[in-house]
Amino acid sequence: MIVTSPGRNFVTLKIVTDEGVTGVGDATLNGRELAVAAYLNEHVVPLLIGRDPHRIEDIWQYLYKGAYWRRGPVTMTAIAAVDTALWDIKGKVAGLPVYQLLGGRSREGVTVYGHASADTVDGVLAEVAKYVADGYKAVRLQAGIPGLSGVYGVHTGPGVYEPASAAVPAEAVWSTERYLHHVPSLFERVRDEFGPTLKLLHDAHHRLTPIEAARLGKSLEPYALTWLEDPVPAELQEGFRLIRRHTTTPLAVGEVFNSVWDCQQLITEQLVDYIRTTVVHAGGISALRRIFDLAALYHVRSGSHGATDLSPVCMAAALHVDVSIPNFGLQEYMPHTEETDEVFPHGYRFENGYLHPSEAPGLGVDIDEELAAKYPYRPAALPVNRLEDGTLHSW
Ligand code: CS2
Ligand code: MG
Repeated sequence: MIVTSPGRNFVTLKIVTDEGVTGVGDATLNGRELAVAAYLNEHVVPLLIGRDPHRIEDIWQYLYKGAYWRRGPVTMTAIAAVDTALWDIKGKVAGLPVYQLLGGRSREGVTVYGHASADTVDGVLAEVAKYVADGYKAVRLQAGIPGLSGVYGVHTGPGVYEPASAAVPAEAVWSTERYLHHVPSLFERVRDEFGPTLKLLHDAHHRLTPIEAARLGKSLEPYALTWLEDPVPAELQEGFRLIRRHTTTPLAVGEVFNSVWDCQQLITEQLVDYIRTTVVHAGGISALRRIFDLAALYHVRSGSHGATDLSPVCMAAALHVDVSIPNFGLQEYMPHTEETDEVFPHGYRFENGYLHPSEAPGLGVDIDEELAAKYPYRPAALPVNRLEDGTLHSW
């Protein structure tokens, strides 16, 4: 179990077999890192000693059903780390990249999307131009909202976007009215400037009610988004029926989900178009494949989360799943800091809008434990949001 903080906190599980074969798994849960580390140290690692590392499915079932208290982000992130590390080991022993064990390639590369964000629309346009020049085929747009400061997803400082900034959650102020009024103008300008074919996405980050999301989706229809993400908090899966009744703007949900049960209704009622579940938070490669296989039956494609708080270990594993499943949609890609990439040497590479998984046996990623030790953990929590009248609101 390695907790390190090269620019932000990461938790990594490393499993070593009797024959000395190592496997790694991402166990990072942004703002709750030590909860997962404790769960692994206290309730998982002691149970793994002496088990056959090739029994990936049996160990998954043992940790899931044997926990009694099933599901939840902490438990499923811990199980995910074990599952991912065991797939890494199996690939190394087989001498194959993990995607070959998942059925082989279904595509030449994994289409990723970048993140154009700025306080002003002009600033976003300048960012989009950079991504297009770098070969990206898809770009997420997030802009400042006139009258508000510190809006989600708007990165203003140097370095990479890191919302978890302080031990005590920072407090942001939100106004849905100001937001709904402003966002369409952002997309109108980008479409005018960059034309109709660039894939454009937007993240509403769980902040609307279904009818507000319906209004936003409708107002964005002229700009043909690839997806509108997290329009509403998703505990009420049936709430998406109301959005679907009013707009054809595609919906992408799921980065906060940790099991298929969180999205079963969304998928089987085709209430979403992309499911954003991840290797690290939805139970690992074994569980993620099940979710994507269910999604494939209902025309739902993958769109896995890939922010900087998912480590290069998760990204490496995600690419093996992304390149092999039949219903791949898009992969989020927020490049990590240089020091993070040094702590997590990896073989995946970006080229002309695609990420390519490593061809090395296993996942093609590792952790440099000596270097990791130079970056001690520091408490960092995600912000909270309040409306202008002080009401606590989804961040
Ligand atoms: C966002 C994330 O990338 C996304 O789509 O929703 O930045 C999210 O806010 C963070 O991963 C939370 O830790
Ligand atoms: Mg998101």
